Amino acid sequence: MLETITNSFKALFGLKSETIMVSRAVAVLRGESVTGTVWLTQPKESEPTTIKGEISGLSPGLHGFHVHQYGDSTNGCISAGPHFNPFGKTHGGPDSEVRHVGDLGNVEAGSDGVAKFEITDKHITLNGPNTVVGRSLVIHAGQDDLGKGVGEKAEESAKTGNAGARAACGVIALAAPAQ
Ligand SMILES: [Cu+2]
Ligand SMILES: [Zn+2]
Repeated sequence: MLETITNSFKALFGLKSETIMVSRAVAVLRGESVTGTVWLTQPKESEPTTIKGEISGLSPGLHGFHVHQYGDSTNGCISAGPHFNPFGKTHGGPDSEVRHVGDLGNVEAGSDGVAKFEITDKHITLNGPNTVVGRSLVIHAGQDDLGKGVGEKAEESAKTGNAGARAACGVIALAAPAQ
């Protein structure tokens, strides 16, 4: 109660609350043959988010990996909508100056079809108005060209990176704090 009042006063006077609302989230990815678990952690609101996971059932090689706009799977992974893009930018790679917030580039599966990865990203946040909690993580059948596609590939490259079909997806949800 007291904390609520304190935070209300802080909000009223434009002071930023130091209270972090979400520090840990998880997405369970499911597709026809692809499954995986991805943990997202953000120790402080001002710090980058770590995205650590393991996805199996993939073809060996690179696979586009993004946060998509909606946590909606009513029509499979298609209902997740486009890449999460709150600032109206064009598609890029994780290190591009211009990118969608959701652009995490590619993860690589080994000959066993398993991708194990740990990504640190400054654009993905679990807090504030542009939180990714409630949205979807999507792993694609093909490689993301990171917005560098040319010729007839250029138009789609600026939107999706030509990463192909959605192999699996899962909603980014609140996780219990780490033990
Ligand atoms: Cu995607
Ligand atoms: Zn994108």
